[in-house]
Amino acid sequence: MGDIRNIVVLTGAGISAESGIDTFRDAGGLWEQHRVEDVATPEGFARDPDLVLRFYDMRRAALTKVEPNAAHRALARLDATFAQGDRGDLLIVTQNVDDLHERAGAKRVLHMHGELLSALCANCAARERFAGTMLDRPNCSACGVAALRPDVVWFGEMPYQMERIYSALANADLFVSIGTSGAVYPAAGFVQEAAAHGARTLELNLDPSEGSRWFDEHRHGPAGALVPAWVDEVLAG
Ligand code: BV8
Repeated sequence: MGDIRNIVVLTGAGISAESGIDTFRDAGGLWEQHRVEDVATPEGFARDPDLVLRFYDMRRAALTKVEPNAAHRALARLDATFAQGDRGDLLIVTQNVDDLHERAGAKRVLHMHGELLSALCANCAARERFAGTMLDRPNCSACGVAALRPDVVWFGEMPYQMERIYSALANADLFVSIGTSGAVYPAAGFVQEAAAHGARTLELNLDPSEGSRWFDEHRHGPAGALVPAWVDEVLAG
C-alpha cells in the first residue's frame, strides 16, 4: 500500500444497486416511488406514521432477499488486511441503512444514517436490534412503551458519530467515495474535508456525481467491477 496508511471509504446506495436494492435518485428509485418529505423526515413521520413505518418495514423485509455483491466483498477483503494491525486505519462510512457490508464480512463499518435492522425508542432513546415490522407498534424492550421508530437519520436530523468521522477524515491519506450522488450533506462535503487535510481523493461511481469536481481521480462504471479492481491495486501497492 506504499504511502497509503489511513483510508476512509464513503459508500452510498450505488454500492448496493447490483444486489438489487433500489437507489434513491436513479430512474425508478425510492424517491420516485415516495416523496422524500413524506417518508424520510420527522414531519412526515408525525403526519402519517403508518406510511413511514410501512416504507421502512418493506425495505427491512427486502433485506432477507438480497445478498452482498462483489463490491461489498472486496471492501471486506480490504477490511480483513487491517485486522493484522501492521497497517494504518480503515473506516467504511456508509450512508446506506442496509446490512450488506456486515454480511460480506466487513468490521470497520459506521452507519452515519442509521440501520434498517435497528430500532430507536422515541420514548426512552434505547436502541435494539430489530428485524420485524413496526406497523403493529411493538413495545420497546427497555421501557415497554410502544414507541419504536426506525433507527435511521431523516432529513433535518443529525447524522450519527460525526466527531469520529471528521477525526478519520483529518487523518486520511486516501478518501474513496463509492456509489453516491453527492446530493446530501454533510456526507457530500467529506471529500473536501479529506482533501483539506491532504488526502488523495478517488470517486468510483456509475456516472459523474454532483461532487465529481472535488475529486483528484474518477473511475466510472459499476461498483461490482471497479471496487474489486481498486482493492487489488491497493493490496498490491
Ligand atoms: C443534517 C437515511 C443538520 C434514511 C438519508 C440545502 C443545502 C445543503 C444542505 C441542505 C439544504 N437543505 C437541507 C439540507 C440538509 C440536508 C441535505 O443535504 N439535503 C439535500 C437534499 C440538499 N441534509 C440533512 O438533513 C442531514 N442532516 O443536515 O442535519 C443538523 C444540524 C444540527 C442539528 C440537527 C441537524 C441528514 C441527511 C440524511 C437523510 N437520510 N438516508 C433512508 O435511507 O431512508 S439520505 C439518503 O440519500 C442516503 O442516506 C444518502 O445519504 C442520500 C444520497 O443517496 P445516495 O446514497 O447517494 O444514493 P443516490 O440514489 O442519490 O445516488 C446513487 C448513486 O449511485 C448515483 O450517483 C448513481 O450514479 C450511482 N450508482 C447507481 N448504480 C451504481 C452506481 N454506482 C456504482 N455502481 C452501480 N451499480
